[in-house]
Order: sequence, then structure tokens, then C-alpha cells
Amino acid sequence: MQEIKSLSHWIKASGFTVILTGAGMSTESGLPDFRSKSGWWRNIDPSTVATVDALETNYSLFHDFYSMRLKTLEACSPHEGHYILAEWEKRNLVHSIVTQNVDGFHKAAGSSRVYELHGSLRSIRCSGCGKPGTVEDFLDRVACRSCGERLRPGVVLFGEMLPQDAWECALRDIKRADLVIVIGTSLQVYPANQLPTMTKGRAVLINYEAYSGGSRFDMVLQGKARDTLIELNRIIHKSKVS
Ligand code: BV8
Repeated sequence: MQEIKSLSHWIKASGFTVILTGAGMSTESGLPDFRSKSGWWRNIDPSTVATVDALETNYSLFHDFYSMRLKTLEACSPHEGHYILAEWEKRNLVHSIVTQNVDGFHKAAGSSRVYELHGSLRSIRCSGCGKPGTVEDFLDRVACRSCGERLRPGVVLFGEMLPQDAWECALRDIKRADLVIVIGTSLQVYPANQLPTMTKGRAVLINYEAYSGGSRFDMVLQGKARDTLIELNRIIHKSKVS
């Protein structure tokens, strides 16, 4: 496919490439995404569970939902696409990864400059004093061992601010990028969905479903993240040898 060949040239020519990923980056690891037909929100309204209100007034639903997410995560691991992105960072083909994902797979695959805009599912903390807790205590519904308050995953709930450092680093890198490659996201969630419009460089979208949003992209590749990254990596390796 000619477009994928052009993208491989853009990647090699770029002096500063930033990757922005969403849940579609991890579905081939076995983690459902959110808004696809088979996603988490298929029969759960996010505003009733991924909110501070749910944490405070409906802890059993909140706890059930995030316990299920944590148990699903334990059975899954990064796929070859995550490892390719980590290899590209080592080869200076990628500068950083901005992710909406809370699965920790980019770091687990070896990427080191990763900005987790929506936090991390496995980083449990007390909703009262903020002290760290363990996944085991959260799953067993053990209260905070310091203040007795409820434990929660360190994810950004709707209505919560994003971690300032991650947001600022992401914004700084995206603004500076020659090339931003957006992988596996419906771009429905603010303010992450504003990032592709903030780059001065080229913006490329790799997504399974057709994209109908407002952001302008210089290229849209409709396809799966893992297969597309494997093909891109093959072309880049081949051109390196020849
Ligand atoms: C904030 C909890 C203030 C963690 C999540 C009204 C209008 C507009 C905005 C708002 C509004 N009312 C409120 C808001 C703001 C709100 C928001 O955006 N709401 C939306 C939903 C209407 N945002 C917030 O509250 C944020 N905080 O704004 O604070 C502020 C202001 C300025 C600056 C800073 C702060 C906090 C956002 C909350 C983030 N937390 N959930 C959890 O449980 O995980 S959101 C949830 O959606 C996930 O975290 C996920 O990361 C995020 C984005 O979803 P995607 O990753 O895009 O996943 P999705 O399923 O949607 O799409 C996957 C795509 O991949 C699909 O297109 C699919 O086709 C594709 N795909 C699937 N498989 C593959 C694939 N592609 C390629 N290959 C594959 N194999």
C-alpha cells in the first residue's frame, strides 16, 4: 500500500516524532476498548461508574467495574506493536509516547518516555489521604491502612483534572513534533482529543474504524494497530538494509 510506504519515509525523515495512543492500541492484547461494539461501555454508562460521584456514592459498582478491569489486565500483556514502538524509541525514530491508556503496556514493553494522560489502573491510592495502596487490598475491599478511607485506582475519572506533569510534557512534545502518529482512539475524550490539532507537523491517524471527527489528518490509515506497525517496521528495516 503506497500510503504506508510514504508514512515509513515520513518516520525516517522526521526529527521529532510523537505517538498518541488510545484503547485501540491494546485490543490486540486482549483488552476491550471503550466505545466499540465490544467495548467496556457497551452496557455500562461511563458517567455512572468512571466518576468521583460513583466512587463516593456507589462504591460497590465502582469497585466491581475496576476490579474487573484489573483482573482482565492481569491476564493480558503488551503485543508486538508495543515492542516495535519501544524499539523505535531506542533507534531515535520516536521521541515520546502520549497515551490515554491506563494499562501500562508501553512502559512494560520498554518505552521510557511515556506520558500517561489518564493515569494508571495498577497505581492504587487512598481516595482520602492519597497514600499508595496495593492492588490486592483494593481487590479485597480493604480500607486504607493509614486513614480507613476507600481505595481507588490511580486513573483520571471524568471531571477530574489530568496529571499536570503528563499533560504539560505531552503538550510540549506535540507542539514541537514534526510528525504525530495517532493510533487506536476515537478522539472522543477532552482534552486529549485536542492534541492532534496542536502540532505544527504532520498528523497521521491509524485506526480500525473510519474516523468521522473534526481533526484534520495528513494521512488516515484504516487498519489494526499491531498489523500496521509490523508492516511499517518491515518496510523501515528493509529500506535500512538496502
Ligand atoms: C477534564 C476513566 C478538566 C479511566 C476515562 C461535554 C463535551 C465535551 C467534553 C466534556 C463534556 N462534558 C465533560 C467533558 C470533559 C470530559 C470528556 O471529554 N467527556 C467526553 C466523554 C464527553 N473529560 C474529562 O472529564 C477529563 N477531565 O476535562 O478536566 C480539564 C480541562 C482542561 C485541561 C485539563 C482538565 C478527564 C477525562 C477522563 C479520562 N478517563 N475513563 C478508565 O476507566 O479507564 S476516559 C476513557 O476514554 C479511557 O480513559 C480512554 O483512555 C478514553 C479515550 O477512549 P479511547 O482510547 O479513544 O477508546 P475508544 O474505545 O473510544 O476508541 C478506541 C478506537 O480504537 C476506536 O475508534 C476503535 O475503532 C479503534 N480500535 C479498536 N481496536 C483497534 C483499533 N484501532 C486500531 N487497531 C485496533 N486493533
